[in-house]
Amino acid sequence: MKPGLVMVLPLMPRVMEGLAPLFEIHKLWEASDQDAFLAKVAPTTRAIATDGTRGASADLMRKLPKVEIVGSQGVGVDAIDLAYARAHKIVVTNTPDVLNDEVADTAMALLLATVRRIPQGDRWVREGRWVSKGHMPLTDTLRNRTLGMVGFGRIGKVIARRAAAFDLKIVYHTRNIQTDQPYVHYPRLVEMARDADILMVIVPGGATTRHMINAPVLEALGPTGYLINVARGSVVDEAALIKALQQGKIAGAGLDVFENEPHVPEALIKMDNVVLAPHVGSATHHTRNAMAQLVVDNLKAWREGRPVLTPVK
Ligand code: A2R
Repeated sequence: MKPGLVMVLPLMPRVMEGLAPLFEIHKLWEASDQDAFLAKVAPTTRAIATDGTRGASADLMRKLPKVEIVGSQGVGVDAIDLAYARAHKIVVTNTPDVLNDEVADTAMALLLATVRRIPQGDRWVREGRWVSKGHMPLTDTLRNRTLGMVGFGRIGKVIARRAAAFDLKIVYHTRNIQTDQPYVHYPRLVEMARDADILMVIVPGGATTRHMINAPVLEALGPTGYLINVARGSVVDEAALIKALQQGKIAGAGLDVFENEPHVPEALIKMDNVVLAPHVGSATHHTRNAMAQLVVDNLKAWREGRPVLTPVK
């Protein structure tokens, strides 16, 4: 008999097809009474499949006491209760690296769109202002600018590679200095914000990074500075960001992630110097398929008694 797997949300067809021969898939999102559903499948369920946004709470894992593995699609694991998983010897896998290039492309696209006001130009054309008002106003530039990387891990380094091709000066803030890197390290974020023209946020979500982009950091970034966030909404104090934008304390922001997705504060929607994206960092067919395949490969390895490919440590 195949072991049971609770799937938290509908994942890519590739996950469904890859897991169907290995597990009895129980679709949690289809259950009208989720508690009753979980109680019914708990005796045979040994795996959970989820994604970085929905994750797996301690409550969910507690209701499935025979679970031995959580396979998550996405690199961020802030929505998975890792402490609970560790304490109960539940293996957690994610999908790092296969999305680095895609998220880095999104980061650069958002950076360029924000500083060069690409969506605003699109609106200028569509709304007939080119005809009625003439050329749109000139924009800021990337020339002679310093990019402050907030986080310099797998994805951060790939963003920096792209940014270097744009001749941006790169500096970074992390907790640990990386001595093999040629870039200046700032142990204090607020000091990097003071020296940088653009902050690019690419740290994991969770308690240790919550609201690290706060009012003092934005104040230090200053009235000509830009904030780009492709990490997690929780990293930025959204209320402080809105205030800073309203008061002209920073020049603009490009945001792919928000504190309460999919709800974006009306204040941000109304601002012309903010470029918004609906959490699409890795959202291409190519990369989502690669991530889906890695979810399958991890769960398959576990099922066959082999070491999983990308465990979260
Ligand atoms: O602090 P370090 O030396 O561990 O460097 C990591 C940095 N980081 C932090 N920097 C400052 N303050 C913190 N509290 C803090 N926590 C972590 O973020 C490292 O340079 C970087 C994370 O790199 P990776 O673990 O390689 O993550 P990856 O694959 O680049 O993805 C980053 C995040 C994901 O967790 C998703 O939430 C998002 O991007 O898509």
